[in-house]
Amino acid sequence: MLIKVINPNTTWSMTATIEQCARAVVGPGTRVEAVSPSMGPASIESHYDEALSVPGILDEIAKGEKDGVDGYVIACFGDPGMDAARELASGPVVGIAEAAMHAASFLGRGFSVVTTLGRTVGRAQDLADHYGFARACRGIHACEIAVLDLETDPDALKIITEACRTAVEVDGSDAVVLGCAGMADLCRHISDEIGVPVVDGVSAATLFVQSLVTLGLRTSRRGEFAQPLPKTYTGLLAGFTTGEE
Ligand code: 5HY
Repeated sequence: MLIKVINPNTTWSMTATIEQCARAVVGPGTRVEAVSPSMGPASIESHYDEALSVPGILDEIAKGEKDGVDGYVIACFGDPGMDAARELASGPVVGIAEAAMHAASFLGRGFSVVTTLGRTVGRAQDLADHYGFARACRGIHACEIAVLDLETDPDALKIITEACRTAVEVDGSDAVVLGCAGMADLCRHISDEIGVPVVDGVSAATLFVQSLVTLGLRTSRRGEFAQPLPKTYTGLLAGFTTGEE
């Protein structure tokens, strides 16, 4: 099977890290290709960034449908464009926030989330509520490191590790979810340091997609996630016109 992992931001060095983490966990019969869209924000840290990342995501899904992709991961903790992507894709689409929260819920009574900037905490809380984890998600904490600084700040690992340790103590939680795809390669080190399970959404989402495809399961076409209606789009979005009107 072929799983396409879409990093919605356009920073290819981060896409390479994401691809490495996804490839590390799949089985021998699964190929993983990670991409950044040709258009979009360098990183996603606001509602504005997130909104402008969605056309690029949908463009990559459309390409994947032509290439016979079996399932998709949206590798951004805001799970941007998830519902639209599920309408467009024939195979399952899993976001890293939804996947990580589900995985963490199997590991104890409550989990904490440690994300990047404080301004994204509300979005993470909305997602936890939306996915049914209002009770299990004990707290959401920002380490105040910008997404792209994760790659360059020499103190990033130490800062994130201490934020995870504090989160577990303050929240009384049993596990931690890393709230950024750019943290994917840190989870094992942090878990060893703080002594609780630390979940990376990239690997969790990739394995959920692999499992769904193996089970022959895909997004239901009945009702809300039916294919998009034939529609004309104009201007910069002209290429997104669907079906014959
Ligand atoms: C992410 N932004 O996973 C999110 C993290 C965040 O560019 N990739 C990004 O801060 O919401």
